[in-house]
This record gives sequence, structure tokens and C-alpha cells, in this order.
Amino acid sequence: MTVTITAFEHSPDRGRGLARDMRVRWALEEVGQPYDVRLLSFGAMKEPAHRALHPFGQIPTYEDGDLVLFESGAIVLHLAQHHPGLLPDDANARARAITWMFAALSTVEPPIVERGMAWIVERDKSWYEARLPMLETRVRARLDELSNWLGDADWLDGAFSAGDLMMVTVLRRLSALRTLDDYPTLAAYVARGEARPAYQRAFEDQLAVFTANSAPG
Ligand SMILES: N[C@@H](CCC(=O)N[C@@H](CS)C(=O)NCC(=O)O)C(=O)O
Repeated sequence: MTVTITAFEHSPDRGRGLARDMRVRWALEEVGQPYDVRLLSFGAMKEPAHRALHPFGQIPTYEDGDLVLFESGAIVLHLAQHHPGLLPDDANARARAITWMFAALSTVEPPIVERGMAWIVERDKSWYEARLPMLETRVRARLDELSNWLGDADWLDGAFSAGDLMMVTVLRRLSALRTLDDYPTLAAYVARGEARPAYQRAFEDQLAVFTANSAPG
């Protein structure tokens, strides 16, 4: 049975690997699971056929036989639980790695997304300049805390895990603003993630989609 995921036909990130299919692709590559990708336009994502798979009309989704999943965190957790390599064997270490997945998605990602969304939808509003410092402070508070936790360790809790995979993809969302230039510990952490062969295969595959769909003529 072939695993199929969905991704943007024309990713707004222009192939920088910031869309959330990237974390699923990376996890699939880490565990050695071959997969197909069904590309969707923004219109197709909102059609009933796709909403039957994803109630919110978004990407990514994951299909494996009768199983349909949405939410990148749930998909990566599913992969990590069913293949070796992304979660430790020890029960407590496994629970801590899963904790880091949740921390990435529910503690670190929200202020990063909120700041990004403000730039996209509010930058021409009268309140934007006044609101920006507050949004920036929230992002930097999390980065300070995360940087302090990481210290000089390579990964968040022992060996590389799905928690690191998720955290690296979340931190990469800051790349355009170069915020991580102020956090060398975190910049090096992201670079370690990006250096993994599985990451690079996933990145090249999503970039190939963007390149192919942007070709003139
Ligand atoms: N919490 C969801 C977020 C999914 C999400 O925001 N997907 C974006 C792409 S990264 C999307 O489909 N955006 C288009 C839209 O919402 O219309 C997850 O982690 O999978």
C-alpha cells in the first residue's frame, strides 16, 4: 500500500521548505518510508473531496490504506510510533521526546506564526507598528528559553528525535527575518537538522515541485 501525502501545487514559500508538508516529508525520509505526493491548488484544498480528508481544507494530509490523518504533528507522531528511528525505546525518554513535539507545536510555533500572520494580513493597518514589538517580544522570549535549555547539547533530549524534527521545522519559519542570527545556539541546532541526509532529500523533493511548477511556458 503506497503512502500518499498532500502538498501545495504552488507553495507560497517558493520552495524554501516552510510549508508543513516539509516536516512530514522529512519524517518519511528519516524512517525510510516511500511515499507519493498529491499536489493541490488553493481551490482544490477547499473542495469537498479534500475536506473529506482534512476538515479545515489544508495540507498536509496522510493516507495509508484505510487510514487518513491530518495535522502535521499527528502524522509525524504516527510515523514515529510505527517505525524505528524517531523515538527512543526507553518509555520515559519516548514520553519526553513526544513532549518536545508538543512544545514545538503548541508553545514555540504559535508566537512565530502570529508574528508572521500579522505581517501578511495587518502590515497596512494603523495598529501594526504598535503591535509589532509585543509580537516580537513573545517570539524572543521563547527563543531565549529554548536556547537556554539547549545549551551546548546537539539535540533537545539525548539523541535526535521527532521532537527535534518538529522543533527545527518550527524554527526554520524564522529564516526570512534572520531572527536566529541573534541566537547562535539555535541557528547551529537548525543547521544540524538541515544537515541530516533525510532532511536534504525531503527539501530537494519539495523544491523540485516548486521549480517544476514555476518553469516558464
Ligand atoms: N496545524 C496544521 C496547520 C496546517 C496548515 O496551516 N497548513 C497550511 C500550509 S503550511 C495550509 O494548508 N494553508 C492554506 C490554507 O489554510 O488555506 C498542521 O500542522 O498540519
